[in-house]
Amino acid sequence: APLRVARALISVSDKTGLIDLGRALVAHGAEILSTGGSAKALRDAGLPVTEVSDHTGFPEILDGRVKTLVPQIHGGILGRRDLPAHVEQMQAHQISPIDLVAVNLYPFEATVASGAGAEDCIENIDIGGPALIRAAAKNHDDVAVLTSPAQYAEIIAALEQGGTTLQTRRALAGAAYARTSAYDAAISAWFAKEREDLLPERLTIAGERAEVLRYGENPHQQAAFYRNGETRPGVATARQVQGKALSYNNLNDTDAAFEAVAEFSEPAVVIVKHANPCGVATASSLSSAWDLALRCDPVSAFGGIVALNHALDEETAEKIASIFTEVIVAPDATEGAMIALARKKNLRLLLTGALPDPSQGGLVVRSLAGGFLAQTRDNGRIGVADLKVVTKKAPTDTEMADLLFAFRVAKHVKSNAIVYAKDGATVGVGAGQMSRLDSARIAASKAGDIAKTLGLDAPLTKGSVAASDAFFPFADGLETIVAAGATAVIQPGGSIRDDEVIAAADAAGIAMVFTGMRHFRH
Ligand code: 93A
Repeated sequence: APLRVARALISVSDKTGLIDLGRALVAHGAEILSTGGSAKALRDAGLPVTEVSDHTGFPEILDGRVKTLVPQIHGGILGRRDLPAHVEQMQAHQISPIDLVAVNLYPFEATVASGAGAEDCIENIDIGGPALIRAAAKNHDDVAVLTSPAQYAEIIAALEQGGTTLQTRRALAGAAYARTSAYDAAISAWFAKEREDLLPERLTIAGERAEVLRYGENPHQQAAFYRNGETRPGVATARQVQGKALSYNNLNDTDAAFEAVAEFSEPAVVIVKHANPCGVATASSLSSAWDLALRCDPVSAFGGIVALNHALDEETAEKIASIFTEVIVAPDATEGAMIALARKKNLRLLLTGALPDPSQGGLVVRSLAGGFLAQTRDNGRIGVADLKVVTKKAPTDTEMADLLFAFRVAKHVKSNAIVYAKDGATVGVGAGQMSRLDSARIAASKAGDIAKTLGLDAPLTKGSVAASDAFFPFADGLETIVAAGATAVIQPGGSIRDDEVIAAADAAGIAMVFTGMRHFRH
């Protein structure tokens, strides 16, 4: 049989839904105990409520730091109704049982996100709230615990049916500990950040489930999308303007595409398939950048994810919508662009409001059996000043611009990455091969195919430049690139055979620069 709620404790920072919950409890016949602000809100709505301080005979002290941390409250939550000794002790100490606890915590995460100072953040560390939540969750045999307004509707319905069921109380208890553990993780992450200690001895990854996804990478896998409170503009903070729900792969690819496009300040387009860019271009307008990005590999672009770094305009939107596209992500879109896309009901449009900062630090993690790997974000960015010309020939200014562009793209291509580029656009991308030589070959051979399709005299790699995400272990990779028609190469350098590779470049009469920085990505 459902358990009646005779007495409830409400102490909430986020007052959303509070009055509805209060009304349902009163209608159910429950007495409501509540702390200062919550009690006032309930009273203002005309609901009968007892202040916790009146109930306990002990005032809220220390600026509210001690409101509910008293035996009358914690005893009322933790006392077991099935143990005579507990019941006797509660009676002896005049402790009345509390059957439902609705608490949401001081907004620590939001305070940090707002850029508040240390004192403010610390004052927003809730102590009493988590204690109430953890106590109620422990005693879920007799107590229901609510930690979010999102849970109120279900409980209001249950109260109308006579009370809470054990099954519901167990589920709520589990959710309650997930909430308090995420809360403590956020606090611990804040302290770590204060010390600029990104990799503390214990690292808890926490997030709140934002969405249960249809499935994972494959239909037989379960998946969900979690937000961790970080405010970096991107897929997690974006507004979805239209289209179907995003899938696991959509989210992953959209993130990759948007992080890549944010590398550029001039209008840029990145098309991603299977987490790799299959076309990247910068131009004087998004529309031209789209044409160039698409030209790199129009076959792979089918069903792709498109990221743009400027507000999407109508002309570009029309062009993108004319081929099958899964997701478009941009900082913003014009009215005309949104109208143009509205016709494609399934096409997802995400607007982020801003671009992420590619040089921003922070942690990235990935799981493996028995644990996870954590590292700082690859926020390395090579500029002209970092480059060392190692060949007899130096790159021309045009080649130099393309080299930097290609290397920046290579950073976002899975290793081994070889990127051919010309006039601010990729003309060949070799990704994810176990041998660098194969990446160089694949990109060049695809460029050959595309030249045939487009009816060009020569592949676009002729007269291009090429970037390699890591050094060439042998000269053969470089020779492949030369054979494809590239006239300049950018790579980290640092191989024991650098001399051989430089000699091969000189023999071919091309220019080569070293970056001193590697961009592996797996
Ligand atoms: O300052 S506390 O850590 N000490 C407490 O004893 C306590 N009891 C409840 N914070 C405490 N709370 C929190 O107050 C709740 O978690 C809730 O977030 C907030 C509600 O305060 P009010 O009802 O005055 O708005």
